[in-house]
Amino acid sequence: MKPFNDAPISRNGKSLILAHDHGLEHGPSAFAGVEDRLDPETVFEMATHDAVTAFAVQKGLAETYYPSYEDDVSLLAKCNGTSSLWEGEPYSPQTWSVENAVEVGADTIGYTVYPGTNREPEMIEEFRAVQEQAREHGLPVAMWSYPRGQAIKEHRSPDVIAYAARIGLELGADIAKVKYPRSQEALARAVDAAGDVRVVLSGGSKTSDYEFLSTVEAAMDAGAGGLAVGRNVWQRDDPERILDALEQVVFEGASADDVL
Ligand code: FBP
Repeated sequence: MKPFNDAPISRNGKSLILAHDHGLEHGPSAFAGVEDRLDPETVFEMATHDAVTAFAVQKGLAETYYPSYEDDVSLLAKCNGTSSLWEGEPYSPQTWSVENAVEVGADTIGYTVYPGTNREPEMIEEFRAVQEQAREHGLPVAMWSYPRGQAIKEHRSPDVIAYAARIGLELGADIAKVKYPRSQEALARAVDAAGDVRVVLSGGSKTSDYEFLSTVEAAMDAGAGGLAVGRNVWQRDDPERILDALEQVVFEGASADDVL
């Protein structure tokens, strides 16, 4: 049986994963206007909000800061990643062994796969090893399933996002994190394609409160199991306010209009 049901990554079958691996993926420019957040403790503090069911970080942040938060935060160990400093076919090398992540206190293992990249065969093989190691430790696996690369003409098309979600099921993930395919209907198709894998919405770049919460509302109505969000929370001036609102939309079925 999959370990998912017992994992401390969800509440009432829904997840709100706060992602904070952007220092690696996007670099310090992602902190423009919120430079205080360059101090990881400020974002670890956000992750203690009741709405957050897991906090996704890379090895370095986890090793240094997680010991002070292990009683209050569920750790999602993001075990691969890449900077935006290089060019070429998308690829995300492993940065953290599952064994070490478990020692640090990981409750969930996170891993990106770029379906469609010319390096897909390597990425699938690497995901296989990580997924099996996570299973040995009884941990759930969240796949960042992000189709991209030369072969992908439209990485948010309904077919491509449904395929991304399905790949999560085929490869043994418990959660598939996908980009919003621009319509509720298309996301519902992806949810169907994923079988019992929980499809969570990727947050994306910061938008207005209404646009962001309306998209989350649409995703939840389409059957999504929550979201994994970074910039739309930690880049905001008042992250607590948006987390309060998300708590109602994700876990209590509130609408964007209700909470704004
Ligand atoms: P956001 O909500 O800020 O988009 O974060 C989700 C995430 O998957 C992060 O974990 C990751 O750093 C980032 O998006 C990668 O996005 P991209 O590869 O599109 O730049």
